[in-house]
This record gives sequence, C-alpha cells and structure tokens, in this order.
Amino acid sequence: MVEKRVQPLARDAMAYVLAGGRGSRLKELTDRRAKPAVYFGGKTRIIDFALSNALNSGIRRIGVATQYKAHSLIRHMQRGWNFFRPERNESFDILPASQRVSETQWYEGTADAVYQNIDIIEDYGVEYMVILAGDHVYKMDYEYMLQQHVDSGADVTIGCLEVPRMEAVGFGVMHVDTTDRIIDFVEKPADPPGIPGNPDFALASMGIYVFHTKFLIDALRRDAADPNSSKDFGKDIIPHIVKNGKAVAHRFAQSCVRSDFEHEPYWRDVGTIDAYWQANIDLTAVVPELDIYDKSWPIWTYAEISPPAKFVHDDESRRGSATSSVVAGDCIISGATLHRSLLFTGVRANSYSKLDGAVVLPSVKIGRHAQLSNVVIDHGVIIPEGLIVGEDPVLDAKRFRRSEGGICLITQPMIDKLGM
Ligand code: ADQ
Ligand code: ADP
Repeated sequence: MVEKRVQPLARDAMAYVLAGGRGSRLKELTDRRAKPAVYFGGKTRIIDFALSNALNSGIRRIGVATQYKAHSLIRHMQRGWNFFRPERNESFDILPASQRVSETQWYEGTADAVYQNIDIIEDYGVEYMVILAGDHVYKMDYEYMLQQHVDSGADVTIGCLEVPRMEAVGFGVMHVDTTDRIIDFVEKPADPPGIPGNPDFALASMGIYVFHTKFLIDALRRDAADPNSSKDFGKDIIPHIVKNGKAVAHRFAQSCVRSDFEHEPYWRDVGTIDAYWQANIDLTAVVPELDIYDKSWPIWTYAEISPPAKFVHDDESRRGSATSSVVAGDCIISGATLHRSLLFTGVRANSYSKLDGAVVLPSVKIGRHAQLSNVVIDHGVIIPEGLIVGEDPVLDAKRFRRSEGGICLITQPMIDKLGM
C-alpha cells in the first residue's frame, strides 16, 4: 500500500498579519495610508509579500489586523485577496480595531491586536499560529519554520536575521546557545550585543513568531491581565517566554525562497524614504537582488486590468524611451526619456520630460519638459510643465521632503504650494 503523505503543517496553521502600524519614517507617503498599503515594485503593495508568502507556504487561513489609516489597505485586500472559499476550509478575515473587547479601546500594542480577536482565532480551531508583520519585503516558506517549531518543542519560534550590529538598534536582539535556543532577548537595545564569534553582527528578530495556538492564547490572556504590560510582542510576550519558557530562533537563511538569480537571502524593511527608493530602484538592475519574476513563488496582488505600456517616438525629435527601467501597464511614455526608473500602472510622461532614478506611483502625470532625478512621486500627483527636481538641493529641500540620502518625496499638496 502506498503510504499517505504527511499533511504539511501549514494546512493546520493560521497566518495572523499585523498591519496596523503607521510607518511614520515614510513621512508623507503614509499620511493617507498605512505602511503595509504602500506601493512597492511596480504592481504590488508591501503587504502582498507577507500574504503571498503565507499562501505560497500552503497556509489557507489568514487574518489581517488593521488600525492606522486602514481604508487604502482594506480596499486593496477586498479587491485582490477575495478568492478564499469557506467551502474549501479557507478564510481571509480583515480585522480592524473595532472595540470588540472594550468599547473604548483601539489595539494598544501588537499583542493586543491578537488578544482582541481570540474568540475568532479559537473558532478556527487551528493547531498553529504564525504571527507576521505586514510591512516587510521578502520571500519565505513558513512551513520550514513550523517544522522547526514542532521538532524543537519550543513555546515560541522567532524568525531572525543577521544584521550589522549597529543597525540592530531598531530590532529585538537575541542571544542564542549552540542549539539556537534563545537565552536572552532585548527589544531595541541602544548598544546591541554582537553574535559570539561574529561580533560585528547581531541576531535580529524579524517580528515573525510561531506558536501553538493554545500556548499563544494562554500567554495573551496572562499578559492582558498584567496592568504593567504594554501589550506588545517584542516588549512583553517574547521576553516573558524567554525567561520562563522555551524560545527558539529560526534562521531566515533556512527558509528564505530564492530563485536562481538571488544570491543572498533578501529581506528589506523599506521603512525610510531612502530605503524605499533604493529597494524599488534596485529592481531596475541588470540582475536584481530580488526576483519578482519567479513563477514558483508569485507575489499575488490586486492589479487593475490595464492596456499595455506604450512608448511614443516621433519625427519631431520627441523620443519616447526607457533604459534600465521597469514600466507597468497603462503607462504612456510620450516623447519622454526614462532611465533607471520604476513606473507603476497608469503613469503618463509627456514630451521632452526626463526621469532618472524616479519611483513613480500609479496615475502620476508628468508635464512637458519636467526633469526629475532621484525622486519618489506619490499616487496621482500632477507634475507641472518644466518642474526641475534633483539639481538644486537647497531649493528641493524647501519645496519637497528631501531625505538624508538626497531623495525627494513629491506629493500633491507640495506641488499645489508651488503655484506653478
Ligand atoms: P517594530 O518594528 O517596532 O518591532 P511594531 O511597531 O511592534 O514593530 O509593529 C510590528 C507590526 O505590527 C507591524 O507590521 C505593524 O504594522 C503592526 N502593528 C503595530 N501596531 C499595531 C496595532 N496596534 N495593531 C495592529 N498592527 C500593529 C517588531 C518587534 C521587534 C522586531 C521588529 C522587526 O517588536 O522585536 O525586531 O518588529 O521589524
Ligand atoms: P492608495 O493608498 O490606494 O493610493 P489614495 O492615495 O487614493 O489610495 O488614498 C489613500 C486614502 O486617503 C484613502 O482612504 C482615500 O480615501 C484617502 N484620500 C485620498 N485623497 C484624499 C485627500 N485629498 N484628502 C483626504 N483623504 C484622501
């Protein structure tokens, strides 16, 4: 008799995506939408990476906790992530902070964003919970992490990355023994401890946790009853388990999904204008570090059905061309020149305009003779004729949000103030 294949653990897991944080270091880009809803890579939004990872890993039950400026995010998920069928034991729940536990409360911290929906989680009756952050760009097969969790008998398994030591100030940092059991965990230390034998690097938490559901629920209830707790995974739940239970580190390198093109494990926070610009522009490289064309690990999204991109090049020396660029559907490059730029759906670039190092969000219109370098242009902005950005740093900083790295974020209110 043929032996039945063992069911993947992912089929008995729920992915719970925390998508309520603002991402304030993205400045005006998150004025109207939460960080997970920010556009990334020409067609997708940041949250599509965590959601696609869950789906590609075999997880069929997903919950997304939203809070800050959730409209754009909710609309995106309603349009693009609406194919789950209860008849097939699948579900996709959007869980806005809705004062379900007490009438006055929003989600206080990340643990509270799960605690307030315990009844929903219990209803699913799944064995494992995979807690994810909705605001990172990476490809990962969570099945490996689930397997490690079960094999090691851990109370919690934490996804972790090696990062340069001083960059670890923004992360939870852990100390592990030779079996990768976590013996110490400090949330956002001012002076992060290095890895023994590799002191210039620290082991940073990716904010990804696997629990047995029952253990998680007990931990959340205990934490909720503690008046001194800030109800946060990184500050409260995880340090408590490290001290009183068994916490194990899962190395991202073991479960990161890489195509033939990708040499290093790829994970980006894209939490600042500079990091956001860089990660998008990186996709225009000859061989990008992140392969978004890998059919074995597709990044699912909502994308409008759009006509093809068009490049208009005529006899009146209006040269519509793009080199080293990524251009989505419904763009019309009419006598404009693009280099090392990434255009989302529906951008119009008019004659004699020039873009170099431009990340252009959907539906932007670029007027004739505009010259823009090293910019991020927000959704729907209308760039006036002849606008020049990227030549005079002092003037740019007065008019736009100019980052430390010299990238200008351009939004419509900033353009309106110019009176051009
Ligand atoms: P932070 O990066 O500071 O630390 P945090 O602000 O706790 O992250 O947010 C984690 C996730 O939860 C984000 O996806 C955010 O959008 C979401 N979120 C925040 N507040 C929320 C709320 N009230 N309701 C719903 N969702 C909310 C965490 C860990 C660190 C780890 C880093 C890795 O605490 O230990 O190193 O993530 O980025
Ligand atoms: P997306 O994030 O999908 O690009 P928009 O940029 O259209 O969406 O808007 C994000 C959120 O801000 C939506 O909730 C939208 O209704 C709201 N919004 C859009 N334009 C304005 C505006 N001018 N003033 C206030 N809110 C706006």
